[in-house]
Amino acid sequence: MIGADEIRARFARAMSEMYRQEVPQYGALTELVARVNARVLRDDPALKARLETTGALARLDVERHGAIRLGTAAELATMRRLFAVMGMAPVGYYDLSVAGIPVHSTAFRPVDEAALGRNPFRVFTSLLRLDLIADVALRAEAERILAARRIFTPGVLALIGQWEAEGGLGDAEADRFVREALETFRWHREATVSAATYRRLHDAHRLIADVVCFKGPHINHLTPRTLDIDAAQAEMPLYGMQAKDVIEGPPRRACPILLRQTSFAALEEPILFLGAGDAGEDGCHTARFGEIEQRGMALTPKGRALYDRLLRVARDDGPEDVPYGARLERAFAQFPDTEDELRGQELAYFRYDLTDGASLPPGLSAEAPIWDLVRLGVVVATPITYEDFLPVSAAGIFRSNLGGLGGADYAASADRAGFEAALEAEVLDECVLYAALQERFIADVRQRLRDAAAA
Ligand code: OOG
Ligand code: NI
Repeated sequence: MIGADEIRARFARAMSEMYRQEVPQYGALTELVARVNARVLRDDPALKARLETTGALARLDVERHGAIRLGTAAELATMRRLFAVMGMAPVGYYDLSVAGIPVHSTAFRPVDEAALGRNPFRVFTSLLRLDLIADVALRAEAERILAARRIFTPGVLALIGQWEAEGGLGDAEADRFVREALETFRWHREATVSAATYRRLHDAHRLIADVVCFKGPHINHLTPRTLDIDAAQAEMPLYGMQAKDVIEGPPRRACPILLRQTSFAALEEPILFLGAGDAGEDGCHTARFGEIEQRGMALTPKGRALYDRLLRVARDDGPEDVPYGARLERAFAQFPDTEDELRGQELAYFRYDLTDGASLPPGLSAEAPIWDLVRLGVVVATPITYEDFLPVSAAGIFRSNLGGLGGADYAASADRAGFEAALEAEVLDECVLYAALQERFIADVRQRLRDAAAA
């Protein structure tokens, strides 16, 4: 039997190869990121050593996230079953309607430490919310078109069923699963509708046309992880890429938090609409783009609340003539930027490891406050990496790649229950996962200290 981690690793590799064929700029982007990362690791041996201990270095070169947009509840439920075969579970609920984008989303990703270390492949998965479309006739038309499409191959459906019944796949079946599953994410030059239908849906919202008019949910970007997003962003023009002018997320910091992302504009790609008779009608569509990300530490609910507040301050309070980057820097001056402060104020999650060769000083027990164990050098604390996404950033990425978008104004309404009903499962709470991981690290070091004391 081939384990879920291995199937995910094979799938991520196959996806990367397919996307490289489909979008040559993706190849250039991964080269740029690899060069920047090699330079950072060469210039910062302390960072390199830390990435080695936490296992982040081993996964860095294969680390990718992608994104897809689905049209129906049934597609989402089956997608959940497909990702389960690869050990990926839905984590987090993201409501993007507040930002004028008629979708809500989750991230499918591995959840436990070992699985993330093996291959942290994640897919930001959105479900179109036709309930937010006011035009009843247009909504009905979109529903009719979506109801008729089949985005999964019969082969992959059979293999998902087999995996669910038997709890695994053999070697050849795993390869076949990867091949068949990949079909769902492929780009199709042929639209499933006429140019006139596309235009109508496009005029209601570009995103609706992107979801409704094609055979399947083409993967729209595949993002490598960089260790220095400012350097990578600065070099993008050398590779002929036009980056958007702001990096989404927090500003550059001594102690990176959460997630920073930037993207280059969507490609305009030729497509073929259904035409009268045999002849199709030529047209074009923009959906796919490039993106890079830099990951920092996961924040506790308290840290996250502070992040959200300062982001609002940067956006709303700054004088108009001060550029956004400067406003962001100024607002985030209030966010502590040393690991001791971040840990002391419980703003971020940490992992704990025994210091090499350390033992308990006399008079201190294994149950001593973790803070004391760190202060006395028995235990070393390292931030836990943020493995998720940020709704405001995601909205910014969506918006910049839908050509500005503006105008759309929905009665903002999160519908987590509706999303989970479509998913036929609950989404996991990312903070619960990080807190449990931190607790496990603490329990482990205490156990090791007790064992050492007893020996
Ligand atoms: C997804 C955009 C969100 C991210 O990294 O925040 C995203 C999409 O455009 O479908 O990928
Ligand atoms: Ni992305």
